Amino acid sequence: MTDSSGDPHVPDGPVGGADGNADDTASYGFPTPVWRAIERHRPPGLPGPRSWRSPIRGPWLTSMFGAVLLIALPIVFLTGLLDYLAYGPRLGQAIPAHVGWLHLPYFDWPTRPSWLFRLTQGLHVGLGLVLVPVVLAKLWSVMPRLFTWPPARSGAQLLERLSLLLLVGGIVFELATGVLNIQYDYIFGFSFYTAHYFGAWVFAAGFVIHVAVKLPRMLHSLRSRSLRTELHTPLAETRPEPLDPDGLVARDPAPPTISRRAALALVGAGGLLIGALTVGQSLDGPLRRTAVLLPRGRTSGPGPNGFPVNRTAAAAAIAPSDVGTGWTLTLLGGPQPVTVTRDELSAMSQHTARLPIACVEGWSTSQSWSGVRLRDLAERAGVPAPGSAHVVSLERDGPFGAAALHSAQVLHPDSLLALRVNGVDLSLDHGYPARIIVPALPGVHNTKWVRSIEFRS
Ligand SMILES: Nc1nc2c(c(=O)[nH]1)N[C@H]1C(S)=C(S)[C@@H](COP(=O)(O)O)O[C@H]1N2
Ligand SMILES: [Mo]
Repeated sequence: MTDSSGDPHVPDGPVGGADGNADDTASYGFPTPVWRAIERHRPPGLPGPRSWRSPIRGPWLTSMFGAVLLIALPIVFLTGLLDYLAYGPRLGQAIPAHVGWLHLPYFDWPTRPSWLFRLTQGLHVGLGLVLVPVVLAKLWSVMPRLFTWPPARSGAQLLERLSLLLLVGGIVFELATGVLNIQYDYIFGFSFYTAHYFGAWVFAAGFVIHVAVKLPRMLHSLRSRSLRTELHTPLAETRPEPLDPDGLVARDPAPPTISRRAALALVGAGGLLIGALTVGQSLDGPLRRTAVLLPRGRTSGPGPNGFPVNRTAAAAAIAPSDVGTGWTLTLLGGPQPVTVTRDELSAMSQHTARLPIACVEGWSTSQSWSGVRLRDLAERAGVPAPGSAHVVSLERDGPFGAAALHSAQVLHPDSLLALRVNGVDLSLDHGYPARIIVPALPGVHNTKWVRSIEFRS
């Protein structure tokens, strides 16, 4: 440890005792001597206030990162909640299914515009990734605060510190699980969706408290320096901010090795780089190859079926005999089951629609699908006004073997049981003999290798 925490005359945190924060001297909860005792028992090896020497650390820089996160993180949070709703919790297929008092005002996910889920999910994953450098920079900028001793001087301060635990723990957990889920298939010993959902609420609780406590100081700090001036200040003229009550500014600053503008540029460039290596996941054509950070959305072979496959027929254990000439579709829910062959489906009225597949892992693609309207199939089944449809795949086990659609999703004129894509038969990997394709539906519910559809009134 390179520090000088041995200096007993320098308390951590507020300088000059002029914190301006009445809570610091009050003693909610424990009596004052308890706080004093905690203060005296500093853990050995804890970095002291003088071991943080970066001359650019300070409330202004922290507030710059904070302002970006204040605007962007709520977008990531809200689009995440929308994605949960898009899964159809009312149909019992959102994960986690039971969320207790975190229950959202459920509504039927719209079918228009067809790119809605593509947008919300793309924003959620894309923006979440782009913000990683900003979150890291923000954590770096407040590092001295994480090591202050005593950790709190009052009950109110203690609560504030605990809210930081929710905030920092929450955001790190959400980013880590999100990134891992994109990169790997279900490597967790727990349900990614359940953990990510509850983790988001833990984060949100910490975020709201933190913003309520810090917003005035953030606005004040932002006004303390001019961004324009900072952008014109080279390394040689970079000076520390004035000492601050939070103890972010180094008391013993080292000579600058980077200017503030360069630090901002570095973090911004990091975000842009991640963004540039990510957007390709939502683009069709050769630019998809630029999505190097997203191994799953990139695979794109030649030909009309050359767009990403999330799960191959082999991985889903679809045997060629399952999908040969013996394949039939069973329509349930009417007076009696109706069985149709693929030739009979092809003989029905065909409809073509250009619709996206947007995977929850963030990638998306838009293709031209042709097949039979789901509402025509409902009529054929003898359920002309279905309340919902329950689709089952030939894929027997696995979480994607079945999906439910609400009535607007069944009745939309572009909702299809697709037989063809881009003018040719579906490839086996894309769901031959037939697959579901519905506007604005999360990719995962566009069931491939459909075996039966039950229409319920
Ligand atoms: N039966 C079945 N249908 C499925 C899947 C699956 O694993 N099994 N994957 C789903 C997921 S997660 C997505 S994103 C889309 C992807 O469709 P694609 O592989 O044709 O691009 O199919 C969906 N349909
Ligand atoms: Mo997916």
